[in-house]
Amino acid sequence: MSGNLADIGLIGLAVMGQNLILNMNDKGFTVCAFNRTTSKVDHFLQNEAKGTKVIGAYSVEELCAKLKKPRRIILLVKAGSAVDDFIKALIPHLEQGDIIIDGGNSHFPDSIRRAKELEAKGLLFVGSGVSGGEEGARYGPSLMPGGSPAAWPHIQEIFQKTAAQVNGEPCCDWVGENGSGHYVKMVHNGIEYGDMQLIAEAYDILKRGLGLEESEIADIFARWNKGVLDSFLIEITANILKFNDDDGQPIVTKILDQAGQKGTGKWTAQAALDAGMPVTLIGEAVFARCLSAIKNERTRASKVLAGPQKEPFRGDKQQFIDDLEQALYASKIISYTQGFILFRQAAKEYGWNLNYAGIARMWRGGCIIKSVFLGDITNAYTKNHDLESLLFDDFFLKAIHKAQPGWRRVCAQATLWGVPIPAFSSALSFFDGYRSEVVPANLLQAQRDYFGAHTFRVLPGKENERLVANEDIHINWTGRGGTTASTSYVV
Ligand SMILES: *[C@@H]1O[C@H](CO)[C@@H](O)[C@H](O)[C@H]1NC(C)=O
Ligand SMILES: *[C@@H]1O[C@H](CO)[C@@H](O)[C@H](O)[C@H]1NC(C)=O
Ligand SMILES: CC(=O)N[C@H]1CO[C@H](CO)[C@@H](O)[C@@H]1O
Repeated sequence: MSGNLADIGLIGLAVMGQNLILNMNDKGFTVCAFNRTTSKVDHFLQNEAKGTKVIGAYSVEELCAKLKKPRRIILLVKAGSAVDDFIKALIPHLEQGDIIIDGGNSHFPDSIRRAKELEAKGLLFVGSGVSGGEEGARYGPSLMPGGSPAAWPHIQEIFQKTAAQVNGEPCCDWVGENGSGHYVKMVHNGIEYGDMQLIAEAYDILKRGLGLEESEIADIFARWNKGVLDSFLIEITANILKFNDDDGQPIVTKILDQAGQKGTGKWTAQAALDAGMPVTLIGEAVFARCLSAIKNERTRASKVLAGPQKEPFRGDKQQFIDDLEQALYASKIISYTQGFILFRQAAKEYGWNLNYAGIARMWRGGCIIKSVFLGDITNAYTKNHDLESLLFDDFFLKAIHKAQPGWRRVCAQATLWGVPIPAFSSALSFFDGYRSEVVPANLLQAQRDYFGAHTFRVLPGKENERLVANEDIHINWTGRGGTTASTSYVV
């Protein structure tokens, strides 16, 4: 019997699940498939999985009986209560050291909780980001597993062979403890929102600003795809812009300009607010979708709110297009810088040992944000795991300095044209704030103290001798109004 035991079990036979099973089968692993609707199991074995080594199970108990130990079971079911229900159903049939892997789109706090609950029972939990959609699942996804560290040696081979490969390296590595795999997947999706928004703004600038046609813009994106912006999203954008309807019009011009969202970008923005970290570009990308959604209101506003007088562009068009490429590159550097700043804070807050170089390596292939650029991020964190910020890495420092003049010209020109650039401009503002030793928060502190006696501290230094550094100070700003109490030193 033991010869027939499967290497891994998978629950949930929607297309993602089926494709992941077939992928693992191709890589030489025996998979046992289960779906609550057991007719799905028969259908799968008799159709898509026909002629493979895949075996089936018709109950959770049978599934567990058919697995090598420690048992490895992937759940690919709807995020939420379905995951908890299956975990509960599995537990009585599992033994110490068995591993439950949630490959769904779970929110990371759930994964933190599940890891704790299962570890308390002597079981191991892995929450794994799986990216790349149905195609990725079938031929090589980006896999981002995190959870009980003891699980990794038992799933490493299957995961790394099943994942996409770039230059012989798997797009899968161990992320960190408990909820970190799903956290990294969440931020991946947020970054995807940001990358997409930047590309959309570049398109808008070329179309409404420079007045180019879709076919010309497609050529520009195709050219960019051979340089520093080389990535899946730039590539598909060129293809999309070239795609014409039967009447010869670009199909993209016929698509309703209202973007949907499933919420993972929003989760990233919320996580950033919770962590108090300035992940501005992803936030703007989420809000840009919100603005797109209020189409009726925008339509009304477009009739009454005037913009600047449209002036024809008098500069060098090719220079401007090159500037735009640099603006996109610089903004992207900022977006990833912000994403990794968020990781550092999350690592502190949740106690994770995050594998920063590994995270960038996992995103290099198999997923929507895959790009050559991620190889440079991998290099930066391989050289220095403790890098405070990508902008302190020599490669990115040079790159952003080189991009800066063009980036500023693009933001200035788009602003004069009245073409909205929430992502480009928030990236530039972040850069200018980040490189400022002094920001005007001194005035904010004064205002807070004036109206609310919130107190402030002073800069260290001679000129402040009369005021004491490291002490909370309150000033009687008005010389009026009695007794606004403050427990601190009153000047
Ligand atoms: C998550 O993992 C980290 C690192 O092991 C640990 O410090 C933290 O307590 C864990 N969280 C929970 C809720 O168990
Ligand atoms: C602020 O100054 C005025 C005028 O000197 C004084 O009457 C008042 O008590 C002061 N308030 C506080 C909170 O010190
Ligand atoms: C829980 C479970 O296994 N459900 C899946 C069974 O298969 C269908 C698709 O065929 C999925 O939609 C279910 O999620």
